[in-house]
Amino acid sequence: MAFQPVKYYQTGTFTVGNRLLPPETRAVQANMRRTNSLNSGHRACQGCGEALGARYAIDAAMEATDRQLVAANATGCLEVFSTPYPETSWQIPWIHSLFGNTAAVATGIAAALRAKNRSDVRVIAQGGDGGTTDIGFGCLSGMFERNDDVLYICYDNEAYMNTGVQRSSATPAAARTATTTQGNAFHQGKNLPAIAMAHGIPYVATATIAHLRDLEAKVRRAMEFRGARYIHIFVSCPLGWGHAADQSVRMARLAKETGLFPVFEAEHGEVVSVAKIRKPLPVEEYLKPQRRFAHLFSPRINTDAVARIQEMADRNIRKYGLLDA
Ligand SMILES: Cc1ncc(C[n+]2csc(CCOP(=O)(O)OP(=O)(O)O)c2C)c(N)n1
Ligand code: SF4
Repeated sequence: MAFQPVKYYQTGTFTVGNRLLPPETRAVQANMRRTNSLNSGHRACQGCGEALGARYAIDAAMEATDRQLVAANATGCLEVFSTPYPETSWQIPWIHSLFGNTAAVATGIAAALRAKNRSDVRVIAQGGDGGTTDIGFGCLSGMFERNDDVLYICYDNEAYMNTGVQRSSATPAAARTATTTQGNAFHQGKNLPAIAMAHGIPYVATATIAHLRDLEAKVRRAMEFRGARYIHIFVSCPLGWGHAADQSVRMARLAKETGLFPVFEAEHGEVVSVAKIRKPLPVEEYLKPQRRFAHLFSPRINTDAVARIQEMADRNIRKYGLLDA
């Protein structure tokens, strides 16, 4: 069908369908020629945010690279549910690394491609928050520091989900896991996007599975750079967080709208854009639907802990300027 410009729709809102947008502004997923890089038939739980995030991110990367893409994948849910031997859901060249060395394996692939003068083929490394913020942290920091030509994507579901919901260094304060019965202690935590920025690498971004066009745009932007790039995607996990499977996207939206997960882009260590909060919400709205926070509300509300979580959200709002003046 020939493209016809839209006259009466507000394209900045959610009201317009993809078919009414100019082709260059349509979602990758709206393209019938999308690659379906992570194909159907995998074994993720119903409502898995990691599966959703990976599908959008890798399809966007495939489009941006004209399908010249190789991915290295850390051990974790994404690897396990997509590749039960001898099957695979991946429609791209894909290698399973060890749990902790994905960044190093991707660096090796990038070096091999350089030796072969194949600058057209691009490299992605991906893993969960455990593989990224804990066990793979040294390899990742090395990749950043050498400015290796790799895009690293962390799918942050805030715990080690694949082995039964153990705490990682990205688990938020007060969240109950299999290894933290009353929730984590309040602490400064390990903020990987900020740590990536501190390396001064060309591009760092955060995104969520509630804002998939934004995620696609950030993957596309990342592919415009050479050198080390990092995208941190907030992905809900119904099984580990204890919310209904159909609430995954809502949980991610609430994380952003409360200020608990700031969505921004940074280039060479400087924040260059932030996604403003449309309608600021109290953190209770995000916490209450999740069983991992149930101990904060029952048998009675822990006002101190909830206030401290609200403080964290308010601090993000101030630090990143998430509200319009
Ligand atoms: C060296 C090593 N230690 C432990 C494991 C067991 N293991 C496999 S997956 C996993 C958890 C992965 O958690 P994360 O990286 O957060 O990804 P998720 O499953 O949450 O997506 C662990 C501990 C392993 N495979 N290798
Ligand atoms: S445990 Fe969580 S991250 Fe793993 S497949 Fe299930 S929903 Fe996805």
